[in-house]
Amino acid sequence: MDLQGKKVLVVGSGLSGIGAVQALHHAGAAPLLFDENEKLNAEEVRRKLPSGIIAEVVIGTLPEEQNESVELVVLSPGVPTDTAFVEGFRKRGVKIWGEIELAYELGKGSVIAITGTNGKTTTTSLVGAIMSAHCKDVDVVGNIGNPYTLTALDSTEETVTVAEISSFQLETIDRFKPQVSAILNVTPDHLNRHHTMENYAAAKEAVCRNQTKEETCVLNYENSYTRAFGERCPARVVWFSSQRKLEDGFYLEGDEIFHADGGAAERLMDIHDMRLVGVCNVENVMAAMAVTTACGVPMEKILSVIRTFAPVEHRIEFVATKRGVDYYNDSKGTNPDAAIQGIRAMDRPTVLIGGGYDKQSEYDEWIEAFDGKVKCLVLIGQTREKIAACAKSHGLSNVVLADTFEEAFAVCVEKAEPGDAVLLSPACASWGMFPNYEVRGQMFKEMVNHMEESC
Ligand code: UMA
Repeated sequence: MDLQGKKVLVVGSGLSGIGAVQALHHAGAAPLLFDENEKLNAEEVRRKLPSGIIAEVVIGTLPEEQNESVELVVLSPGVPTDTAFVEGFRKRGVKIWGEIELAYELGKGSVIAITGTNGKTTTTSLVGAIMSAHCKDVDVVGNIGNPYTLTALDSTEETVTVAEISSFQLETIDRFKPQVSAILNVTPDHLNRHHTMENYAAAKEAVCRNQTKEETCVLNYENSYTRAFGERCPARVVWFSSQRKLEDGFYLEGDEIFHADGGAAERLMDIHDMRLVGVCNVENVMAAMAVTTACGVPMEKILSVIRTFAPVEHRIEFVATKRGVDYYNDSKGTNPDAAIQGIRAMDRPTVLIGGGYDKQSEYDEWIEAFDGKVKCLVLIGQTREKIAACAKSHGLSNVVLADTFEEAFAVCVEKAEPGDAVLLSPACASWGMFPNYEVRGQMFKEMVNHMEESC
């Protein structure tokens, strides 16, 4: 689409919207930045744009006359796509893109797209590190917190874009076509936005909607959704499995990762030779191996990056030992499935902080995964009563409700004894108490680091 002179409505003035406005300005369009949050101030929003970027800013309600002249809408990922506001544009035949589609249309080079409920950030970072060891020009973008629009305009045919893509972002793609995609797993999350698991899975599957057998899609053989999707996936499928030997694909057997091709298996590495821990991370590593192999990176280079790659911040991250207690930050455990990986990684009595924003998740499987290790569950946020009731129904009696994050932390300090672990792995998004999970994790780490060594 030729954007020159086009009036483009960008909805949302967060990271994504600010990136989209900049790209649109450089592409010669006339962006109109709109945010529905009436508490925002137009001047402050304008100040988020670098100098020289021209955009009209509207806060609160979009006047009818502005609305009528819009020729393209770019939605931020946090903006639902099924509201009357968005539907109005769709009915008039106005294209609705997300920031990913906009960046893809403006960018050059090849694209690797990684999605899935959990493991996206670790896998994207690892793939980015491997590709950077192999190619000169690599951009790591997307849901990871670096808007794709900020790098797209500077990309060339040589650029490799490694994008972490969320289900929200996949709802608004159109021609987006990665050379290599990966769907790591699909488990319940964001059901308040997608309403059903089928809608949520369909959003994830959209990552390969425009792929053909010329392109590759990496899928998890051990997840029921991705395994079923393999049957109808339009791309060439490469499987990985943490539970069985495969004839073709990457798999874990004992403590070793293998690659099989037509039944002939080659041993690649021992999982103790890498710094990432836990089965979830072994899956992420195998997915990264499959993705980068499909991009033509030699295995020796892939393995040397994996051996030194450090865990991503906020994902089962060891913070410090204070008064004999190990503190772990798993703020990225924003849904029950991710939090299951968090508690599974603990090997001792644990005081666990859970709860937060209500995404209409069910918590039974998470609580069942406690496996007798959680000596006290400290709950915060909108979901605390719902989780407390669920914990009670599973026979967990030591549950404390806290009004603030600071209070929850104080309870952990009081309950934990030398030899125990304290784990922040809330199974819920941070929204409502924090702007994002990074701030929640950062605050936890600061509280740990400010603790005295001894009582
Ligand atoms: N807004 C509206 N109308 C609405 C909803 C929101 O105007 O109906 C406005 C809000 O008032 C706010 C702005 O939109 O000012 C926020 O937009 P946003 O929620 O899309 O947030 P961004 O700051 O643009 O960040 C987004 C992603 N956020 C979400 O998907 C919720 C970031 O992912 C991503 O890093 C960033 O774009 C860059 O691509 C975060 C996330 O939580 C990490 N992702 C979810 C997850 O990982 O589970 C999907």
